[in-house]
Amino acid sequence: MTHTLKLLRLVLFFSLIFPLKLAAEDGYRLWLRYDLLTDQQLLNTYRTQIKGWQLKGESASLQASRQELSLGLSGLLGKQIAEVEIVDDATLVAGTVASSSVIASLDLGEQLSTLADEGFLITNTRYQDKNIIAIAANTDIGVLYGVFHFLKLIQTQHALTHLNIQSTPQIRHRVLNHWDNLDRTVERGYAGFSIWDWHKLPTYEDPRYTDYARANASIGINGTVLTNVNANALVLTPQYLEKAAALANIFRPYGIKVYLTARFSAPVEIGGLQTADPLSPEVQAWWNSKVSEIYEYIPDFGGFLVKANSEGQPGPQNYGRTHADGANMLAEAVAEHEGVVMWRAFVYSEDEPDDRAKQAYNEFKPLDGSFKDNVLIQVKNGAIDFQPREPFHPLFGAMPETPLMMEFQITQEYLGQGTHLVYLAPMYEEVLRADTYAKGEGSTVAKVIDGSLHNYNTSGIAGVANIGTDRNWTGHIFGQANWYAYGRLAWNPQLSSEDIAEEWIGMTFSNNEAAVKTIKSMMLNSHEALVNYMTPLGLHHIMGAGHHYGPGPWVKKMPRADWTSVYYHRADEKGIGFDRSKSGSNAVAQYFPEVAKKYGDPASCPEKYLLWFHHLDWDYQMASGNTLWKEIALHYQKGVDSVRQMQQHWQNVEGKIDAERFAQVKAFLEIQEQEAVWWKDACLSYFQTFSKLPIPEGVEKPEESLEHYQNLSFPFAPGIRPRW
Ligand code: GCW
Repeated sequence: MTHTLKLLRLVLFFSLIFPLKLAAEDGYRLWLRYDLLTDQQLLNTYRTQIKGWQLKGESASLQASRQELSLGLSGLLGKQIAEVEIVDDATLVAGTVASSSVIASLDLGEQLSTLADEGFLITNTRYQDKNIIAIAANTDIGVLYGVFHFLKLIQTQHALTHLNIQSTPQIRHRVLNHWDNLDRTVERGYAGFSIWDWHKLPTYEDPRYTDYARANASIGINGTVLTNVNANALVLTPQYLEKAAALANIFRPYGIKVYLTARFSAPVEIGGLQTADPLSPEVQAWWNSKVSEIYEYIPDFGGFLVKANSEGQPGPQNYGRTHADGANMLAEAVAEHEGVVMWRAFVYSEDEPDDRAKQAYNEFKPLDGSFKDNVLIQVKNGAIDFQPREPFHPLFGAMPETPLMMEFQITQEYLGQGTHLVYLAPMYEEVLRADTYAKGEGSTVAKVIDGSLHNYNTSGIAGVANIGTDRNWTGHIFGQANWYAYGRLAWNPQLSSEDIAEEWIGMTFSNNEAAVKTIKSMMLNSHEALVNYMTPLGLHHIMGAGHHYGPGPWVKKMPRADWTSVYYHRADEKGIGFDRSKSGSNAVAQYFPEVAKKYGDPASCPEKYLLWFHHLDWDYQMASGNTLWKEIALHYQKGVDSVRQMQQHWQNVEGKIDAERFAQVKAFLEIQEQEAVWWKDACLSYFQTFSKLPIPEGVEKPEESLEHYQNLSFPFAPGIRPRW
């Protein structure tokens, strides 16, 4: 027998004996791992509390719920926890009043009435003198959400006594935006290619699509925009609609609607018309008939997402019309099918010399009240572009008559792309909790987007997906946490990033107390760490041009000034920062007076936003007593130090989690450390040419010359095609 053959036999032998130990933990199962609990005592307790389960009903969503419950309970608690016909002590019963006679017989009417369409309740109760656990909802989808929540309780080792959980999503449309192109490249995607395999659809239904739907349903995401906002009209042709319909069929049982991006010039490009003018009757007729066609393929089609007159995309302004004219035309077409139009406010004009941060507000605020009921305006969290840190967008709170959606980026375009461990929930939280003062104190961004502040007729939130064909879905294992956290915050924007992290770690890695504590502290500090080593104290948009990878504060030759770095940091002999106060662009005036006052004065402006709003001298005295120059340098160093600390912490997790995922994260942390040093060195070397001040004590000297950093090139960086 050859050596290899012997080895193979050995591997086979062991894989039969220890199947679980040998199964590679490649991250594919995300947070839905359902491995048998290893804590015997806990396992025994759970086994006395759930001896069997019942989930009746044949709808597709109830079948999906049953499959999940079966998979989850038999996985976590062992195969003996099976579906039962007779409800006995310690039975778990899930359903609606319509699907389950047991649920119908319980006195839940009052509680159910508060749950709306998608909410659920989980409670210990009594049924015919038996102690049971009930998962109840008004709809089959609510049952599915309840099932996922219940499984999470076990995954995170929660007590199953005294349960009295009621949960209803605070936001109506909770969608992912895929920036997936039809050639399967993903704009700003760092996890491989698009998971939509257009070539093999509709006949081949990759099981990954179902797992995608399960993962999303488990966190309450109820919509997905399949295609890039830089849109291709071809997706609206029958060839593609048939494929999109196949996806919609797979997602439907999981409560997920399909949306598409509408290229505004589609009537010309695929419709053969001479114009796409939204006020032209033939254009309107074209869209109406296109929409009817789409609904034939996808009866519950969610609607359109549109990027118009932004970064070269066509739009109503090409015909002298407004954003409202454009959005309303599409809204009219989808209205009778209960579809919506998500119209992006990410606009800045090609020839507008005004501060780019002001332009979306200037353009959209005057249109408040002129959009149809089924239009939502989708606003990025900040006024520039998903920077590592931005103050909240001034449009939030400023359009009381128009539902505003939040657009967060989950993919880490400016946040370390595929290899930096950055937990984004604290950043989302910072924005959601920010006070707009639109209706006095307490008018948080969260209340704007959940619709409660202005009584919007509908509400929405979008996250630009970080999902791709990589086996673990998101490239970086910790990228999964950002997908997870986005969904959780979309369900309830009041949740804390810390609680979300704890849940995710327990489900994804381990419930070992020490491991949870260590991983949690890494996650919670990671965003601040990145801000420190990339763009401390309110600096922004100083990354490399095009691919946006790495530092590029020197970038100054671009087709337009507001794509350069020098436009944003404005470093000169005197100081650094963008003056958006009264003496500068006065962008602060777009905020309500309380906020404007606070941000408008360097003395009261939070230091984290200081150089976003102010141009200050290098020797400006910071609260710490340090000069601005020293403080900037110290922040860069602190960022680097934090990454090194993360590396040490991660080392403590070794052996407490599986070796495969441990190794990936460890290797990525090495990359992150090198890149943090690179950011520090490149930025400080460059800014030093203006400040003419020495690198302060306590800050490691740059390893290379400025020219070295400026001459680096990145043929492998995702987002650009290699040049031959
Ligand atoms: O952040 C910028 C990205 C573009 C993106 C654009 C947008 C889809 O660099 O790649 O295009 O924002 O949000 O429209």
